[in-house]
Amino acid sequence: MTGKTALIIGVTGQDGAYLSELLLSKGYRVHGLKRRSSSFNTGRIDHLYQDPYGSDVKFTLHYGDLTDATNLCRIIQEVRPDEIYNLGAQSHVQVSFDTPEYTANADALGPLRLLEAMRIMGIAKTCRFYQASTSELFGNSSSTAQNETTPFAPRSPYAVAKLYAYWITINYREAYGFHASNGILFNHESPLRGETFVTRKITRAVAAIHLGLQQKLRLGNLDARRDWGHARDYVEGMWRILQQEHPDDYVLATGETHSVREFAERAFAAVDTRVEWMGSGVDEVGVDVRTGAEIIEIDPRYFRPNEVDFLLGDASKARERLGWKHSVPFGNLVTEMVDRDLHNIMREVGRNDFLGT
Ligand code: NDP
Ligand code: GDR
Repeated sequence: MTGKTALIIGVTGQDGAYLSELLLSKGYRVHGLKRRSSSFNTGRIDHLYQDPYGSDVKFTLHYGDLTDATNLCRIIQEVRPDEIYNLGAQSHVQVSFDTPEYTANADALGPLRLLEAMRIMGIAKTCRFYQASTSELFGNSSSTAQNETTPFAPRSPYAVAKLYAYWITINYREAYGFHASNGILFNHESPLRGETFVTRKITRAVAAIHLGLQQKLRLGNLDARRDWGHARDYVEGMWRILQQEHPDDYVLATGETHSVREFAERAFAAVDTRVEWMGSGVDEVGVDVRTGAEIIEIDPRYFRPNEVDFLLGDASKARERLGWKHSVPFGNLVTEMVDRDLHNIMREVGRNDFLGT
């Protein structure tokens, strides 16, 4: 058991929840930064909550925001972390086209504020820093597998903001000797994935359609390809990156690419529904072969001003230096997400025939 203290920015998100679990299991004290919200935003980490008045508290939350530098300084001063994981971000690519300035503030200047806070608080030499970088940095720059040497060509305000964050992390490493590293992570999903990302949107819809509670799933570009892994594997990689003697930048990916269309087909197959595609372009539909019902429809609202067409990661460096490799195959990821959404929706609507309870 380590006895170390970690500060997780973005603790209420998908990765924040899995990373908190991982670090607590390793004996860390975990502090997390959560935003003030008018409704509860701690659903993914409620099971980790500990009475702050209890003895030997291992999990503590602090209010804060990446757009508020003074508050980041105060939290860092209070917590004196050994490791900071910056997972906080406006992380939705399409939303970044609608909120580009805010996205830049949180995703680009946020990490800068954290690095400066570390410098001001005098922990630059004692605290390690992880920046959540992304495969979106590559854009459409390569039609073959992307690794740490592939050129960047960001195609959204989100990716441009993350490009700044990537380079400022390296800049503080080189200028001030920070132990600061980037994890360039390809898409990773789970039952805790936000409901507006395409995988979770699909698995929730598949569950709801299967249960007769929804008729159609409306999607944008079916032919975009992504390298999808399981978030639990990827937070293990984040931790390994910070345990290296020297800071560096690493791609984490599965090395397999699948289209949105294929994800949808697999998800429906998990509830024994076979989809046949008919028509083309915006008129294309996915039909349930057994019933003839149109269960998938194209909605141009979900097309992006710029699309990233093809992502496929080469994680050889992480495999060789970190001993990291993904463990959950694509098919298992899809079925785990569908199964959990069937349970979730049954609970939400108060039906227990599927749950068997
Ligand atoms: P989520 O969107 O699930 O979580 C993002 C977290 O950031 C949430 O806790 C959110 O809080 C918090 N946050 C948002 N804005 C701010 C802000 N202004 N100040 C402080 N916190 C903020 O993302 P993931 O967990 O999926 O991803 C984690 C990180 O990894 C993100 O930076 C993302 O961009 C990056 N990434 C993700 C990949 C993926 O496939 N999941 C791949 C590559 C990179 P709240 O809950 O209140 O919204
Ligand atoms: P992405 O994830 O943009 O790769 O960013 P998302 O799941 O939003 O989109 C993946 C692909 O699916 C296409 N798509 C749709 N997307 C959404 N959200 N909704 C739809 O209805 C839909 N239909 C088709 C998209 O056009 C896209 O090509 C995620 C985020 O987690 C980022 O924070 C992270 O950096 C990258 O992954 C790696």
